[in-house]
Amino acid sequence: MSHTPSRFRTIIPSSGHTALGATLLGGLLTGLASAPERVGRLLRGRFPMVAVTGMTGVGKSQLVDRLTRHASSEGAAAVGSAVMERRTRHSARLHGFRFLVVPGDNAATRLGALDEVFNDEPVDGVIHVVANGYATPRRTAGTTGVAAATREEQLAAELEDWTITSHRIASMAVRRHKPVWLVIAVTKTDLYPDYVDETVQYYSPGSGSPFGDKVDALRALAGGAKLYIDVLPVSSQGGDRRSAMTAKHANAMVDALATRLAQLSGHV
Ligand SMILES: Nc1nc2c(ncn2[C@@H]2O[C@H](COP(=O)(O)OP(=O)(O)O)[C@@H](O)[C@H]2O)c(=O)[nH]1
Ligand SMILES: [Mg+2]
Repeated sequence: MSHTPSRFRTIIPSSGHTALGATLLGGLLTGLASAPERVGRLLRGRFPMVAVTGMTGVGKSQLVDRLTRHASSEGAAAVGSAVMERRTRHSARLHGFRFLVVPGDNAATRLGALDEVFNDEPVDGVIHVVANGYATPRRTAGTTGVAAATREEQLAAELEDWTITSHRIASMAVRRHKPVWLVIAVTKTDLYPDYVDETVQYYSPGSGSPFGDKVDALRALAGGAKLYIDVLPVSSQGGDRRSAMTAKHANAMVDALATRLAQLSGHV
């Protein structure tokens, strides 16, 4: 069907109104954009959005529970997750965060969830959680028996997981106008308290380790100006009788991570 000139004439007046509306809206949006970040956030009613990635069993849920001051639920319900977990950290003034925990359980749901956080939802930053090969092995649904994996296998799995996730982060960063940040959270340090520095080094850019090389590759792809990268040790546990780490030490690391998130998000 072709548009006749008369049809166009009837359309023009109404699109004229639309154009006027769009101009007003445009002015409002321009005003919003030039207002301080915090005011914009208030008007949009949103906290910075943080994607939390990492393979199953590394400790994503528990870390986010700590950051949002949720009581962690142990047991069957807490083991693995097939759906995106959403948690909000409420803080004084507007210094809160929204966390989207990407399920790590099976490839199909995971890739879909990675798409969701890196394409559909505008995340401001990413916490990628690693555990120095101490991820808790999970049984595949429907099987019985205790799952077992060596630390070497778990480290290899972390590296493979990081390969996939870092590509997603790179493609998100290149499409963004504003910089995004990445914190590599090296968790479960209560399990290797004497090797924290070496472990942080292993996960750091410029370290020459297999993981560090992939962080370097990500930086090269994304461009240094568009992606800030931090590597921080943390522990979601500590203080109980068998723990090699005091509760105070573990709390201090979680607090340091929260402080860094606030700095990276422009809260402070
Ligand atoms: N020792 C120790 N165990 C942890 C820590 N964080 C999580 N875990 C345990 O590791 C397992 C997996 O944690 P979870 O948060 O469910 O991992 P997710 O699959 O990445 O969400 C659980 O049994 C947790 O209790 C930690 O910092 N130290
Ligand atoms: Mg989980």
